[in-house]
Amino acid sequence: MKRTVVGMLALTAMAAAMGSAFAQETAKVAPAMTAAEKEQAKKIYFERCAGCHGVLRKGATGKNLEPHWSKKDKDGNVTEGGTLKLGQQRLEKIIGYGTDGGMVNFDDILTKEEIGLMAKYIQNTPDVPPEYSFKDTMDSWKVIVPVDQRPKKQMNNFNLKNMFSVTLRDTGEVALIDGDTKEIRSIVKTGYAVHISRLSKSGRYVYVIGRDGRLSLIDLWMEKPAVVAELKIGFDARSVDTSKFKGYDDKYAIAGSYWPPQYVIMDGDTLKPLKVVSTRGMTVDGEYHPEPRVASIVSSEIKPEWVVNIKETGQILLVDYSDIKNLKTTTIESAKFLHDGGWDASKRYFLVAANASNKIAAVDTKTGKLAALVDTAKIPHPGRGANFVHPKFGPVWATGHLGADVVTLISTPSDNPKYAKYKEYNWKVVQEMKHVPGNLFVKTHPKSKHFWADAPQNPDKDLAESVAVWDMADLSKPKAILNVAKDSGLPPTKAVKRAVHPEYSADGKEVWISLWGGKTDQSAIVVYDDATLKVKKVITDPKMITPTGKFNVYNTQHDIY
Ligand code: DHE
Repeated sequence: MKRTVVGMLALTAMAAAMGSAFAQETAKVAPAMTAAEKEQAKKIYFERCAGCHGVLRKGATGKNLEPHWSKKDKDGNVTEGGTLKLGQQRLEKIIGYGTDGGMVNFDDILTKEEIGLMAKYIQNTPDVPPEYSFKDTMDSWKVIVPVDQRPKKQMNNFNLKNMFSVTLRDTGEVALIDGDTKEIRSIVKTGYAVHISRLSKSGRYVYVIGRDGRLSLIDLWMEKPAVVAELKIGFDARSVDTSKFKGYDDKYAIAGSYWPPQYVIMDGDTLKPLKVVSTRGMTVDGEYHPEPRVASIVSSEIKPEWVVNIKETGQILLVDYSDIKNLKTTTIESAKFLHDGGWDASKRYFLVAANASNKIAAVDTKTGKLAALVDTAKIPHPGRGANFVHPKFGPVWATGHLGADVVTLISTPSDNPKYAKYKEYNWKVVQEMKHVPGNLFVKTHPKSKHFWADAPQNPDKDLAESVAVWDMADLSKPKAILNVAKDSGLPPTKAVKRAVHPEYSADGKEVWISLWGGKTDQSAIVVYDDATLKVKKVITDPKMITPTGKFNVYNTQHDIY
């Protein structure tokens, strides 16, 4: 017995030294790593892999990456194995070149050595990161400008309604860009790989969440808008929203954490933490999950409630914030791997992608029940989706897909008698508009006749740099394809400049598209005239590094999409 263990250790050491995949696969023992290698790999894993595969590597949008995991068919035969079974060479190939299953290639992001390191790392048992208590949250809280020292009225002359909060992903900043003049009014330091911005009910405060869990509160009334409070809500986060029910204007905020799996409720104008709630528990299949991450959060306008979508469990929580000490939560079963979503036109139903289940779940926030679970094409990714009145099927909500070449239109109910005749279509997929895979965001506006969709994750450079535009009055007309990279007039680069996230101006007349280049490339925002589809303005600046999401104050405040 002793000899076997010694033998295996010797084999592992030899395998690590020689980088021999064969030896590792035979030994089925994780490759040895030095402490420094582990630290480096841990950082890369957090920055590049955890979002899709989870910190504990149990899988969500991405596959399970545990060393000893296996998938069996109904007869008990193993059909898929964990990372140890896949082994070093196969893992290096998958990480480098990606897969048909949706894994992107990392050979243009990571070096050959880093890819080798990551292949080794994921054959080792996952590290369990520390927890983060209410006290930790409280200790991280900083009020930079107390409420009584803030302006009593707007101190600048910007048209705040048409201000855009723009994510500068790789610098951990947001740029506040004046939608009327297209000038950058302020660049504000926020969390690492900053993700999204949301608005308070009044439109005065912008809440920005970084992937490192740092939540920043920006006061738009200041002469130069700046951060007035900060809170670290966890180690890894993606979502934030505010209280939007009448009487709770700017009163509370809520932010969701990926790790630890929990959400934090805080005061809206100071970010003082009030409550931390864990989301660990059972999946819709009845299995315990140790890492059910908080995905999208949205605020209801018809009840004092947030819709909190829990990714791994597939449970949708309606969190009633009218009594935070005695918190009431309705738990609605839907489908696993909830991600992003948005309201239907009536703002009664919230539609959320259960992306790795290829479904859209619709919650009726009036009755507090699941309204529908709609099967769709592969990996729906709506962003917040887009609402319009289809010429044949009435009110529809649209989602694009990361994994399929269509935009799906789902019929949504309406109380308006003029749409009563479309009732028979409700919650059915009424049309799939031909697009290309790799779409992330779709968008339209109640005042627009156009429907926009990007494709930044498409492997084809031209497609990733372009957007498609449909005429909603006649969807059979060929869609316009706008090559945003070419339209920007920026010099061509070998690296892809991804055209991502269409966002309308407050009046619905312009569409802003980010051109997301590499960290050292010049990026831009290209502004199109929505009526003519002609370029109106290209916003570039050396400080405009890796722009991605753009959040128009008025549209975000009122959930217009
Ligand atoms: Fe996002 C929304 C999670 C990668 C840009 N993204 C969301 C939401 C979630 C999420 C849960 C919904 C928030 C809400 O409404 O409360 N995003 C994740 C990930 O887990 C993922 C896949 C991987 C990761 O490691 O983070 C990921 N997201 C990205 C990007 O790489 C994008 C394209 C560029 C970037 O800036 O990071 C990106 N995500 C966005 C944007 C939104 C978003 C712009 C908001 C859309 C909107 O219109 O509201």
